[in-house]
Amino acid sequence: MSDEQNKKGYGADSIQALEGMEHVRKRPSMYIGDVGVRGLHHLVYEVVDNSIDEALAGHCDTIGVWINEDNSITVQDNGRGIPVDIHKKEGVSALEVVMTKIGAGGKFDKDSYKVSGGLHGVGVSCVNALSEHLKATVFREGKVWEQEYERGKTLYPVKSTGTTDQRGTTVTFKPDPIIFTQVLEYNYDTLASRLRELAFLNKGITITITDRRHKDEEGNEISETFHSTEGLKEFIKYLDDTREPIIADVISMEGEKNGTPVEVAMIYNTSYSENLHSYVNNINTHEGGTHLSGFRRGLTTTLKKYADASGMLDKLKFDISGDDFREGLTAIVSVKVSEPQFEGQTKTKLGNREVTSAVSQAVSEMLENYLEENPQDAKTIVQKVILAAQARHAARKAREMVQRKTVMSGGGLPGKLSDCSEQDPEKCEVFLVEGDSAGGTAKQGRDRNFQAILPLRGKILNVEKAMQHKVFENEEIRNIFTALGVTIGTEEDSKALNLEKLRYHKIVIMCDADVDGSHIATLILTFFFRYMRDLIEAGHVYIATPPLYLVKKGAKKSYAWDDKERDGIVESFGGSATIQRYKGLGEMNAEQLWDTTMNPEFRTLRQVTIDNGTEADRIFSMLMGDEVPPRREFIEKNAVYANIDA
Ligand code: 0RA
Repeated sequence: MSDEQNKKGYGADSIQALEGMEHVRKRPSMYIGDVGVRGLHHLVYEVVDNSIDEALAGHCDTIGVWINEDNSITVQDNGRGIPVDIHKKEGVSALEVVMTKIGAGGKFDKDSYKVSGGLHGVGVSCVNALSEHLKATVFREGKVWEQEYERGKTLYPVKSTGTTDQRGTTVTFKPDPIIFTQVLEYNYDTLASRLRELAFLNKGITITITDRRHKDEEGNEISETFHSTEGLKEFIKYLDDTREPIIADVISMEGEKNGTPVEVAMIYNTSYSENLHSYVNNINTHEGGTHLSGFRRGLTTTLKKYADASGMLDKLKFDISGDDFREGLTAIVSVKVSEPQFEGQTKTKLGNREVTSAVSQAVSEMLENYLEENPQDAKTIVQKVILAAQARHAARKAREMVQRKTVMSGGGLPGKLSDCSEQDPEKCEVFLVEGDSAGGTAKQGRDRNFQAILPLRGKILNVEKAMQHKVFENEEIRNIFTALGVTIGTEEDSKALNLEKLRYHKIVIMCDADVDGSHIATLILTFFFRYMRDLIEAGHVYIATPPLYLVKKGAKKSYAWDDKERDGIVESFGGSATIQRYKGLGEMNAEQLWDTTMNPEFRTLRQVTIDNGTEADRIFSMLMGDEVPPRREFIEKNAVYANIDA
C-alpha cells in the first residue's frame, strides 16, 4: 500500500475488501456453487442464514422473506440489528464492513459461534457483490439506518433516516443479470421448502414467505408461515405423513454430548425403505458422514443388545445385518459443529471424527430408555427387523444374479437394448422408452452412432411399495442395471453405485406427454431416486420433452409444446390451421421424433436435479405410496405445471 492511497483514506484492508468483492464477481461459482437456478436461490439462503444465526443466539424469533414483483428478494428479521457504529480497524460503519468485506459476516461477535451458514458460508457480502442493487436497513436503538450498494459498491455512507421503536435488519437485493445469465426468476416452492426445513430444524422461529409477483383466486398474495414447536419430532411426522407408522409415537432426543449439540428423531413405518436424513449446522449432508455413522452404530448396537436379550432371535437361522435394523425407518439427525470439515464429491459429507461417538452415545441412551418404557413397541420393532433379515436373505440371491450378469457379461447386454456404436460413455446417450412401439420409432429415428434405445414394458415396478428382493428380481429393472453397466454395492451399503463402468453419460427418460406417460416417468424416476440416486446427483438423468401439437397449413408446419405456443403458431400462420394433438410418442413418425425430441440441436432435455433431498423423499413416498387423497391434492395443485412441462 502506498502513502498516496493512505491519504485518500483507504486502509490496506479496504483495498483487500474491494479485491475480494471483485473476485466474487469474477469467479461466482467458487462462492455460491453455480450461477444457475441453484446459485440464484443460494443467495436467499445466505441472507436468511444470518438471521437464523441471530435467532440461534437468542435475539430474534421472526424472519420474513418476500419475493418482490421485480424478482428481488427482501429478508427481514427482528434481531438486534447489524451494528452501525464505526468499526475500529476499518474506520467505517460495521454495517458497511459486513456488507462489503468478504468473509466478515457476523463473526466479530466472537461469543456466539456461527453455526448455520450456507453450504459455502460465504456471507452476505457475497450476495451484495452478485446483486445489481442491494439495500440494507437497520432498526437499532431507536434509529433507522440505511446504506445502498450497486454490484457491491457502496452508493453512500451509512446514514440515519429516522426514528423507530422496532429492532432488526432488512436486506433487499436484486440478483445481477450480468452474473445470472440463465435464470433470474425465483421459484416459490424451492424457497418455501427450504424455509419449512429451516423452521423444523430450528424450533421456535417463525418464518414467513410471501410471493408478491401474483395473487391467488381470492386476490391474496401467496404466503405461508412455518413454525415448529417440537422441531425434528414434527419434521418426522411431516415427512412420514403418507406412511403408516408401526409404533405409537416418534422417538426423539435433544441434548449435548462431548460439547456437540445433537438432535435425533425417528419412527418405524410399514414400508421397506430406509430414509435417513442428516444435517450439520442446518445443511443437508446427503453424503452422510461421521454423524450418520454414529447414528447407525448407536441404533444397531442398542437394538441388537435388546433383541438378543429378548430371546426373540433364538430360533433365527440367519444372521442380522445393519441394514435390517433400518428397513422401514425414517430418521433425522441434526448436529451443530463449530468447525465442520466437509468432504466427499459434493462436499456434503461430515468428516469430524469426534462427532461419531457423540451421536452414537446420544442415540443409545435415547433408545435404551424408549425400549425400556415401551415394551410393546420394542417387540414390534424387533419383529420387523427379523422380517427384514429374512427378506434380505432372499434378496441376496436375487442381487447376486444381477451382479453376475452385469459384472461377468461379455455380450450380456439385454436383448431389448439397441446399443449405439460409439464407445466413449461421455458421448453416449440411452433413451428409456415406454412401450415397444414407441421404442421401435425411436430406434428408427435415432442417430445410432451415439444414441441407444432401451424399451421398457408398460408400467415398471413401483419400487416404493416393493421389498428389495422383488426390485432386484424384476426383469425391467435388471435390464436397466445391465444396460447402464452399473453395479450395486456390497450388502452393507446396498445403494452405493459403482459409476466407473457407466456406459452412457446421458440417460433420457422418454414418455408420452400425457397422464399415463407422466405416471410412467414418475415410476422410473422413483426407481432412480431410491436405487440410483448417485446417477441423479452426478447430473446424468434427463427427461425428454416431446411436443403436444403439430400445427400445419399448406407447406408450413410447426410444433408446439403447450397451448399458448400452439395458438401463437396458428396466428402466425394467418389463422385456420390444422392442429394435430399428439396423444403419444407412437403417433409420431421416426423423423418427427428425431426432429422434435431426440436431435441435440433442437430438443429440450430437462435435467433431473434434487434441490431438497428431504422434501423429494416426502414427495416420492406420497406420489407412489398407498394413500390416494394427498396424491390427488398434489397432482391437482401441480397440474398446470405438469401439463406445461410434461
Ligand atoms: C453481529 C453483532 C450484532 C448483530 C449482528 C451481527 C447481526 C447480524 C445480522 C445479519 C442479519 N441479521 C442480523 N442481525 C444481527 C449485534 C451485537 C450487539 O448488539 O451487541
